[in-house]
Amino acid sequence: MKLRLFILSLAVCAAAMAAQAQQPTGRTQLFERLAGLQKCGTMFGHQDDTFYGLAWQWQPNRSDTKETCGDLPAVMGFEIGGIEVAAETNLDSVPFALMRSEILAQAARGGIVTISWHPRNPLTGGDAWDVSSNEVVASVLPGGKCHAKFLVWMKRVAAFLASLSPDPTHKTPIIFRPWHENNGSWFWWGRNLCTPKEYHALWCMLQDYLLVEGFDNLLWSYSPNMGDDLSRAVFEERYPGDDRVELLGIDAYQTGTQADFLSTVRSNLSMLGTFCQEHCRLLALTECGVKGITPKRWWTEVVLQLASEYPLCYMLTWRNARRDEYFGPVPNDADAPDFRKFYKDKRTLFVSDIKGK
Ligand code: BMA
Repeated sequence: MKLRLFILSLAVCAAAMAAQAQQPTGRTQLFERLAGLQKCGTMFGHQDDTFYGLAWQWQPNRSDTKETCGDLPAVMGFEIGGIEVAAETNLDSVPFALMRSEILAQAARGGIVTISWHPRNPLTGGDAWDVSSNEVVASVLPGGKCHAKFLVWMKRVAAFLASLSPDPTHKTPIIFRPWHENNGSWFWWGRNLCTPKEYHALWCMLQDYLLVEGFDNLLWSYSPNMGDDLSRAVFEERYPGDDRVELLGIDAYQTGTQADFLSTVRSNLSMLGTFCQEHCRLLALTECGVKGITPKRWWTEVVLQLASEYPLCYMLTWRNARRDEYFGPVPNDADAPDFRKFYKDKRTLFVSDIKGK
C-alpha cells in the first residue's frame, strides 16, 4: 500500500466531505482533524488511562502512561457498559461522574476521546458476553419483545452522551465504537448470534436514534476482530456502509507468537487499508495489546513497525486492569525503556504533539 497516495487521497476526501456538508458538524470536523493528524504519525491510545494503574487506584492526575514517558495518550478510550441500566459505575467499576470529568479534561487538553459500549444482554439479563440465546438482536429490533426496553437503554446512552457536551454550541467530538468484534461470537451481537440483516438493523437503529437526538458530534467506528478468517467478503458482509462509518479498524491481541501475530495483522491491515483507500475511510488499531507485555520490545518491534507499514491513525492499547491482565505501559516494567523509545520516535503522537492541530 502506498502510504503517500493514501494520505493524499484522505486529504481529498476530507476536503470533499467538508464541501458536501452544508454546515461542518463535529463529525466532519473530527474526520478532517484525524485525517490531518494521520499525516503526522500514529497516535498512541490507552483505555481507562487516568482511572487506575497497576500500582494505584483512582488518584487525581495519575496515569501509567505519563509516569512511564512524561506525556498522556493522544487518544483515551472510555467504556460505558452499565449506563443502559442506570448504574452509577460502569462494568469495570469506573464511576460515570468521574468518566464524564475525565472525558471533558481530555477534550480540553486537545486530546481525542473514543467510547465503546458493552451493554448487558437485554433478553436474558446476563452481561454482554452472555451468548446463550441467538434471539437477542431480533428481540431489541422494532416488533421484538425487548424493543421498548432497548429504547430506554438508548435513551440513557443519549443522556450520558449529552452530558459530555455542556456547551451545546460546541459539542465534544467523540469516536463512537459500538457493536465491535462482531465477526466473533462472544458478544450477543456476534456472528453466530444474528444474521447480517439483523446486525445491520441493530447498527442503524442505534445510529439513527442518536442522529435524530442531535448527536452530529459522533464519528462512527466499526471494528471487527483480527483473524486469519477476516477476508474482505467476511468484512463486507456486516459492514454498515460508507454513509454510516468513518473509521474502521481491528481489535488485535497477540496471544501466540510475535511472528504469527504480525502475519495475521498484516494480512488484515492490507485488506482493510485497501478498503479504506477505495472508500475514503480512516484506519486504526481500535484495540490492541499483548497480555503483560512479556516481549520486551513489543512497542518498537510490533506496533511501531505496523505504524510504519500502514496508515494507522491511532492504536489503542486496552486497560491496565490487574497484574495478570494489562496492556498499556507501566513505569518500571521490563518493557518501559522500549516504550520510551516508542514515545520518542517521531512517528508516534502523544497528547502534547496533537494539541492545537
Ligand atoms: C474486556 C476486559 C473486561 C472488561 C471489558 C470492558 O476486554 O478488559 O475485563 O470488563 O473489556 O471494558
